Amino acid sequence: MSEPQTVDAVVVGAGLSGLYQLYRLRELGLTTRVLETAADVGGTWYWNRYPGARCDVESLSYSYSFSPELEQEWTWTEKYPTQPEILKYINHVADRFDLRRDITFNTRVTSAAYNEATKRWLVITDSGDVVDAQFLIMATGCLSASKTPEIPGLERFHGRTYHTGHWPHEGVDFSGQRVGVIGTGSSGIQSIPIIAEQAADLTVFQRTPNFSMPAGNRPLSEDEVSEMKANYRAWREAQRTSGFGVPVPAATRSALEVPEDERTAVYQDGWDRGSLVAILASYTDTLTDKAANDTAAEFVRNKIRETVKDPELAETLSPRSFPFGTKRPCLDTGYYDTFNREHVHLVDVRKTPLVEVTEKGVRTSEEEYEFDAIVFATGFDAMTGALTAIDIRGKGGLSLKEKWGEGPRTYLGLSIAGFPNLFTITGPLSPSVLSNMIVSIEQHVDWVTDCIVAMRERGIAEIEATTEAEDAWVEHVAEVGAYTLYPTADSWYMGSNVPGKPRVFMAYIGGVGAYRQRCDQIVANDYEGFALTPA
Ligand code: NA7
Repeated sequence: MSEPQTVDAVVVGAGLSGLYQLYRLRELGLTTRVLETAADVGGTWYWNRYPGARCDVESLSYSYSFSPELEQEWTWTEKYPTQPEILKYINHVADRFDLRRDITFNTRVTSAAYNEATKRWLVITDSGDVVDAQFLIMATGCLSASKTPEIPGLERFHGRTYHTGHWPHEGVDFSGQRVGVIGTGSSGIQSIPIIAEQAADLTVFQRTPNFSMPAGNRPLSEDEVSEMKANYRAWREAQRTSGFGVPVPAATRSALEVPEDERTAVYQDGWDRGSLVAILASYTDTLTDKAANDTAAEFVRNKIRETVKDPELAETLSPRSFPFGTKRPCLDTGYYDTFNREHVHLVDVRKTPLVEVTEKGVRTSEEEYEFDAIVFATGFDAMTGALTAIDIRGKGGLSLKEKWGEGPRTYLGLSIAGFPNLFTITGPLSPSVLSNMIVSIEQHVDWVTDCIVAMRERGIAEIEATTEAEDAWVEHVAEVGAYTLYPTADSWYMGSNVPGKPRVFMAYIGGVGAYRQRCDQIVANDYEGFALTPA
């Protein structure tokens, strides 16, 4: 092990969160070391290079707001940005603000321990680096710990295997191949139509059908771009006070109080515009009342029936086991239509479960399928996975993994009792994955930065969430969640996709705007719910 490097702050992760946090800390004159597993910047957008990967928030909203100059000089080309374009943007930001010189790449943080005497963190990496820092800021992302399914025999397969979250950088050409895709979440739904274009034969293994709607992707016109550039300030403000970080008119009526034809026209409008949020937020009760939700769910199921020619296949592709929106709905380009193609097959693994991977392919309870390549689009150990993968020890050697044994416990999704001077950007129990991520990232980074400024000005050495404040926040998040339909679904929001993971609704659905107000109020109340220890 090398001699410790001493800095003011360690930031773990060089994605959108880590880069902005570095930028803000550097502005304050703090010495900062960013530690990143990948060979370059980008985080989620560095790894998820599968064919068709796109963000489901529109380009003009999915960008940083902190630099008006950056806003003006960068020009998005399509309505929904592709992964390569987002990664190009992130690289541009890293270069423009000269961020790389404080980032150590190809380095995974393995452990971090808090020293109560010095009130500092000791961070250790897999390259043997040791960094001693007052602040430890986890910018590790919510969908970054990928998950390969627990099907026996994986190592036996003679063909190639891929995970959508770790796609080879040189790309993959499936031309002429027999391909199996396991998983029909966003990654599966975005990549399946493109893989189908190339493959000689494609079999999709579906455990749970998902709601998806056409992204309606298209080039952005010069007028759209310049209009947004002229109005960025007002738009950003509207994002910050909105429910999901995407401004939409506030709903005023229940879905059940409007005539069916009017409701259908509203859903159709959202559908035509490729706007998930427009459908989710059209009515006050879509996410809280099952009957109201059914109207949106049935609208989408009707679209599936209209698109997929074989009625039985359409039924298998139609989600029924969870309310619309309670698992992340997807935006696609030609997904349902792909199943009209002769060489594309669907296997319902609820009816015929996956038994094992064999030398030749995949065996279900009914038959063996032979493949040249298998694609795992099987998702992530979301929200907590990247944090618990690191051996993080707080006061008294308390292990974060053990503390979260029954589900994540945080104060505001930002701070954890027993783990002073540690912050989690878009951590569990904050709006994070239920919002436009960049809006939530900037809010957390700004809050943390202001907190560090306040500590320095007041001579505070240590900040820690109190157990009482944390307990109350955990209860509040669960209470607000229970008011909605989210906890009724088996989703990664609930941890249900990872065997053995406690079933807890891990995000805050109180709304981005309301959440921000609460965080600001806590500061105004002299960091209510935190214990501040002078140097
Ligand atoms: P998701 O949304 O978690 O999707 C993973 C898919 O893989 C989903 O259909 C799962 O079925 C399926 N899956 C997972 N494990 C298995 C096993 N063991 N057998 C069969 N099928 C399995 O991940 P994505 O990468 O698509 O998207 C993640 C988020 O990124 C997305 O929500 C957007 O926000 C962007 P299940 O539904 O669990 O039954």
